[in-house]
Amino acid sequence: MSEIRTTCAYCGVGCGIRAEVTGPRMVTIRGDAAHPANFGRLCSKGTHLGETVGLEGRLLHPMIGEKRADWGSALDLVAERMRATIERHGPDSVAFYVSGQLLTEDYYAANKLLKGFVGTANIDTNSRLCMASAVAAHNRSFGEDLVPCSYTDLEEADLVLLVGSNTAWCHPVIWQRIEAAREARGTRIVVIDPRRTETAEQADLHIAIAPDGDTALFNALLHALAERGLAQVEAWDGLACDPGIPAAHFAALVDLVAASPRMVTLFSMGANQSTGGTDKGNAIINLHLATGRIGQPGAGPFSMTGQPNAMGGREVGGLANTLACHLGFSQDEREDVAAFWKTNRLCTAPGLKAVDLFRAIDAGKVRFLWVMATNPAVSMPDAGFVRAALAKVETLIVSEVIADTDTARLAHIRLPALGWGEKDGTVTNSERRVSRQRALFAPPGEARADWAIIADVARRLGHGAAFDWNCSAEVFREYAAMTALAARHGKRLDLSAHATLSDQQYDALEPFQWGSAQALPTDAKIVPVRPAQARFDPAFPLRLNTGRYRDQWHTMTRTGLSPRLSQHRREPLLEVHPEDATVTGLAEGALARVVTPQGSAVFRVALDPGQRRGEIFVPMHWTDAMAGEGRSNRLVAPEVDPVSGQPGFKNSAARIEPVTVDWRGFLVSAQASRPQGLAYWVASRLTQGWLTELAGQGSVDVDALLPEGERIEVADATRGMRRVVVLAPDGTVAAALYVTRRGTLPPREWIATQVGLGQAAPAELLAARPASPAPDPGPIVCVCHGIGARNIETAARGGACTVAAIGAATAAGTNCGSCRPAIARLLATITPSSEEKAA
Ligand SMILES: Nc1nc2c(c(=O)[nH]1)N[C@H]1C(S)=C(S)[C@@H](COP(=O)(O)OP(=O)(O)OC[C@H]3O[C@@H](n4cnc5c(=O)[nH]c(N)nc54)[C@H](O)[C@@H]3O)O[C@H]1N2
Ligand SMILES: Nc1nc2c(c(=O)[nH]1)N[C@H]1C(S)=C(S)[C@@H](COP(=O)(O)OP(=O)(O)OC[C@H]3O[C@@H](n4cnc5c(=O)[nH]c(N)nc54)[C@H](O)[C@@H]3O)O[C@H]1N2
Ligand code: SF4
Ligand SMILES: [Mo]
Repeated sequence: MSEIRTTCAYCGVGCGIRAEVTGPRMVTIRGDAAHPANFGRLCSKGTHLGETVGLEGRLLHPMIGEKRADWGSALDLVAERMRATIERHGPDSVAFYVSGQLLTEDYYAANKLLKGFVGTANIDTNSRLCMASAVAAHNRSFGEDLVPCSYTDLEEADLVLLVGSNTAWCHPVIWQRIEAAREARGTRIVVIDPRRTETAEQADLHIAIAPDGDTALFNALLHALAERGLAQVEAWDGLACDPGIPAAHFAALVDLVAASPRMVTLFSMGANQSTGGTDKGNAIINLHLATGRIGQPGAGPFSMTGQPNAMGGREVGGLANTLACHLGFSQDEREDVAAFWKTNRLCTAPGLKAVDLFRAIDAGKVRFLWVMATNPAVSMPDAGFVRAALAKVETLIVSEVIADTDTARLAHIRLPALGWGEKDGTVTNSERRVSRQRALFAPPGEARADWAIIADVARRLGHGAAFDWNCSAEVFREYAAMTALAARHGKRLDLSAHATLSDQQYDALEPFQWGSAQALPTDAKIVPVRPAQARFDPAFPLRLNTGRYRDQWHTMTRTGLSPRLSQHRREPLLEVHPEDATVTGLAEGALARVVTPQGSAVFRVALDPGQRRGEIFVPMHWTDAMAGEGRSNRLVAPEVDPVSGQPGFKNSAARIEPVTVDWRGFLVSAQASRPQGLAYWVASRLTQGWLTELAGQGSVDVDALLPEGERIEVADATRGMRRVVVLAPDGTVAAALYVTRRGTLPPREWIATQVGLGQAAPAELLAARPASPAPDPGPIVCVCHGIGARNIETAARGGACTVAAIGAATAAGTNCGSCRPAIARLLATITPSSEEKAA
């Protein structure tokens, strides 16, 4: 079997992969040693991509309502609804909401149809929730959305500042490159994050900044450097401000920065997802401009993209406030674009940004919405409001790979799209490197490429000539040719050299970067910005922060299907400082409700001294498909940055309260279960079947929870314990339920391996352990090798006191390396740290 070179499905690092198809919907994944993003490395998500390419849950046929339809009728209906809406209510009553998980070719087609031929700029992307503030900051400083850095800068820097970035979890291969550079040349690492993340734990200095304190900190830093004669800047009101952090930390930071002209500031969601996100971006860029730390190797402000093609979407014009190819809405730019597309219907003004778009839907102004490759019912702030808007829009089209997402459930028409491993085209990563994604499998069912679906609708609307592509190479060539317009307007974006690739050359295209490695804009300028004002509402005294887990991707439609990835965190945790928990009467493992003016959600409590007092953190990932009330965006306020329109996902006013339950339990079952009416449930994937954590009030409705079959059960009324095993007709275990009113529940690990297998005797299952138990590995730390915390503790007691020694003794951390920070954290709790020894 030959290897196919492609690009990872997930984050904006854009790692190259060598994929070997080993059977129907089966693939072996390796890092591509020749790809300049990763040189062979892959993190846990990339490594386990093979577990997510099965057809479980896939949308394989067009659906009109709950009825299967053929492509012809589905697309006729899409076009007919679109045309009728435009005729009755004008072009602005139509909108697309798209995604950084589309390929550049898909994105280009969607943008061209809406902006060029429908004549509205109401196409926005989930990058609004992600990158919009960085884009706005680039535009204000550089006059173009230009990232002036490359990954090699991280290796040539003496100091790397990570601002609002949990790099070890969210851009793990970048983190590994930084770590390797530290090993090789002693790079210093500073993490600026309110939480003590695994990234922060590995840093030389962790600055536990107050939420949204970044602009004050960077202004103060710039001022301090200017005072030392290291920065050229004309002072403005608000530059010399209180840094907002302990004086000793500030002094240490100033010294480090002063001593390190080769410095990269890498920033992501802690900077962008803020009502002052654009100012944060500019505060960071200002520091680099005023100190000359930009446009040369090892220096620059580096905004990391989140999704695999967030950058490509920015280039083609996926955001409602750009036209295409980095061009804006001036007369000149519009004329050039209209001429290139040969259209007389080009839109004339920017369209609605995501949060405003859903408000316009609610207000009945937008009546036709087409959602592609994103799950806004989960990922938008104030998602309760967004759901209500989606439920009432006249026409909702959803292009998806998964049949049943929280958004797809609300759609009138669902269109099956090709997913990773089937689609074919290009993506641009954080360092402006364009790479090919290549198909590994034949299209499943009737799934089709997103660009081809869009082109078919365009044809039905009478724009066939402009969408007359036969393959993705044709779309790419057209887009590449169009970027010459950007160059004509003084922009750096220019792919026009690739406009003449043959189909074969496109197929064989090697990763290439546009713009020079440290593309410094000639007319960059400092943008004076002022610190944000903190607000306080006594009814909601806590600050709610949200973000990501290492092994889950967004709304879990794909990573949630991977048994290995599910092991890292099976439930959404409410991380809270122990003292805040005590005040509220919450203990480790209890359930708590987080309440904000927007709504409420329920999480498992995890006490964490790495959380600042008064601040709590929950993950963004869980949906109604995976949990009862675990959606963080029921909580998040829809307040946006005034410049970029990006929501402030990281700082909502909130309070917490205990959730009292009468019983707790868990269910392992071959089939997924979505129980009704419980105080709490969360499902996660096992190798065979599902593990569902449960809690409720009153009595346990065993019949509602369990499948049909022969039941064997034990109960202990004094302890309120009940255990039920259900056997399938073939004798295998169909389900096992463990409930307690007062006691503790047995460990899940062994029980979780018994569904569907039939080796375990029911008596063993009722006892919750095998007759001859193997040593319990404890919670799994290394998902690649299945090594648990107990295994690591044993190795540590046996003398393995470094991450490398643990690797040698147990193999933990030796494959993808994503768990190495977690191993370091465990080691720190077992062996005394050097600080403690010194003290
Ligand atoms: N495992 C995993 N990796 C991913 C993704 C995923 O879903 N899962 N998604 C991808 C995408 S689309 C994105 S956008 C990236 C996001 O990558 P990151 O930005 O690294 O991820 P987040 O966890 O959203 O937020 C980062 C940190 O910002 C901190 N923060 C919150 N408020 C502030 C503040 O006011 N100031 C500062 N300085 N920090 C603050 C949070 O505590 C958090 O630790 O990850 C990409 N990679
Ligand atoms: N509370 C909170 N909310 C957040 C954030 C946060 O930090 N905190 N971060 C925000 C950020 S940065 C982001 S990027 C968003 C992400 O939020 P979403 O974009 O909503 O998240 P995903 O789960 O990645 O949704 C992508 C969907 O596209 C489908 N899909 C995958 N590939 C394809 C394809 O090729 N074609 C089609 N048609 N469909 C496909 C997947 O099955 C999935 O349902 O969430 C935002 N929301
Ligand atoms: S860092 Fe991980 S998730 Fe991101 S592209 Fe590389 S392998 Fe994929
Ligand atoms: Mo993102």
